[in-house]
Amino acid sequence: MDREPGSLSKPYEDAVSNLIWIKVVGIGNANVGKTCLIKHFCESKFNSGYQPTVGVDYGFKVQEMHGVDLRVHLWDLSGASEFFDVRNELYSGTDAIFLVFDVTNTSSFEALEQWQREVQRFASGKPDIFVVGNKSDLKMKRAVTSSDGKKFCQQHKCRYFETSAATGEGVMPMFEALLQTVLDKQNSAAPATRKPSAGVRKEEQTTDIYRRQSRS
Ligand SMILES: Nc1nc2c(ncn2[C@@H]2O[C@H](COP(=O)(O)OP(=O)(O)O)[C@@H](O)[C@H]2O)c(=O)[nH]1
Ligand SMILES: [Mg+2]
Repeated sequence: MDREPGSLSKPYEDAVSNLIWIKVVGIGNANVGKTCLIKHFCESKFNSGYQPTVGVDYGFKVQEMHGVDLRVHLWDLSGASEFFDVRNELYSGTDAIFLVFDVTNTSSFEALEQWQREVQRFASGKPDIFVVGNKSDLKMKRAVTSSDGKKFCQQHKCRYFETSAATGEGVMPMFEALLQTVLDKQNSAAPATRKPSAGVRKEEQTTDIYRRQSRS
């Protein structure tokens, strides 16, 4: 499309109102790999040096799904208890949560229930929870089996994935399933509550989806 240098091809309000913003939050004990999973999804990178998240880590990616560009914001809320207040602020407006444990660390698996309770208590709008057994590459050190993970998810009615942020195995399928679920949920919402352009192809988007988020 022809346009003057420095000018937008369509009015700013239209351009902003057609964006689909998705907020994803990663939770789970410290050191399970939340930051590495976000880094892998956003930048296809892995860092083996551990830098504990202080309060919150953030990643952003434009992910295309079915011809729709999704603006995906990902937050890693620090697992440390002193950041409890920060985490609870950040749950607001969350579309989906990935709850991570480390398959080599039993206590990170045992903590899942406590994390679920935190979500139920503080996250409004009942975001879907995806449980992720990370570090699946460390086969010799494995302490939690796949069937333990699946059993937990059957009991708690959530989906189970295994990933390795180190090799990348399972990372994209997990995030794609999560984003698809968010889109499906928005599309099947009752018309009055529906976020209007969710899942609609870019050129068909006409309404003011996520205007609130795009301003914040
Ligand atoms: N082998 C292996 N190490 C991982 C994996 N994911 C993360 N790590 C390592 O685990 C440590 C903690 O990762 P980080 O993403 O910072 O954990 P967070 O505290 O949950 O955000 C780092 O040393 C990472 O290099 C993985 O899939 N496999
Ligand atoms: Mg972190």
